[in-house]
Amino acid sequence: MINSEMNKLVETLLQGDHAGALAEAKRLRAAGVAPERIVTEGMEAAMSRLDDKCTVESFNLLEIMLVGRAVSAVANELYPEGMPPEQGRATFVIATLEGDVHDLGKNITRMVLIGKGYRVVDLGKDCPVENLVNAAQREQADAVLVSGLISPVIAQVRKVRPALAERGLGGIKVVAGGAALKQSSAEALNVDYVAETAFDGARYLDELMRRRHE
Ligand code: B12
Repeated sequence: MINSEMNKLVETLLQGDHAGALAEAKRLRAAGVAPERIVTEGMEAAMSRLDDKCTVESFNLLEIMLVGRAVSAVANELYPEGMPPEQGRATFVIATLEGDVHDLGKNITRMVLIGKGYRVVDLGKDCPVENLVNAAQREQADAVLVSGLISPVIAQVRKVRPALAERGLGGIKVVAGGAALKQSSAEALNVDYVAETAFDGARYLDELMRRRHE
């Protein structure tokens, strides 16, 4: 029953029907389905079916934007923003780096972390490494998070750790995620951890913060 309900969510998302997708997501929540499953089996599944529409040969911007809007609406429903961060929780700075305009995965990650009570400073997409490092310093970040969906952005990701070290911030952990980055190792990307999903990243950060406070 849940599977066919999840299919309905995937279909409404793929139709860019954001009111329909919202209604399906609310129905799934009411039936007790965890937000984590709705993201991975619903939202991510819908977006991966868009793969072939995002190639240079057949690029349908309007269609993809409509689906993106529906995905964002469901993400906002699952992880409403504005929840006050718990006292004493860590601060993370997150961005999609310069040259990459994909931000849906970054936004989901931000919302998952806010939902856990962390403070998240979001620098948006197409963000120069220098801005990211400035923000890490200004906000006294406990970790820096980068999202990357296109392969050319890997060169930017590799610059983050040296740029932090230059400011004496070499101790700050760098976590990467997103379709283009999760195909590489932490070593190849010059980061501390490569997350498979937003939830995997959140678990890594939970563990990191837990150890720091021991
Ligand atoms: C939607 C989309 C777009 C939208 C983006 C809208 C938006 N606001 O983000 C638009 C239409 C703008 C777009 C544009 C382009 N796109 Co596009 N796009 C996609 C598509 C279909 C889905 C991406 C997506 O949002 N996935 C859903 C999210 C939720 O998944 P996710 O990002 O992986 O995030 C999850 C986890 O990875 C994790 N996560 C993500 N980031 C982070 C960060 C951290 C720290 C952590 C812990 C976790 C984490 O959290 C999420 C939940 O678990 C993909 C295909 C695909 N299957 O990935 C192509 C894809 C990424 N695009 C691609 C391309 C080529 C382009 C264009 C160059 C196309 C063109 N001809 O111009 C342009 C890029 C322009 C640029 N300079 O960036 C290629 C990239 C190939 C490559 N490896 O380089 C892909 C793979 C399509 C393909 N098969 O060719 N695209």
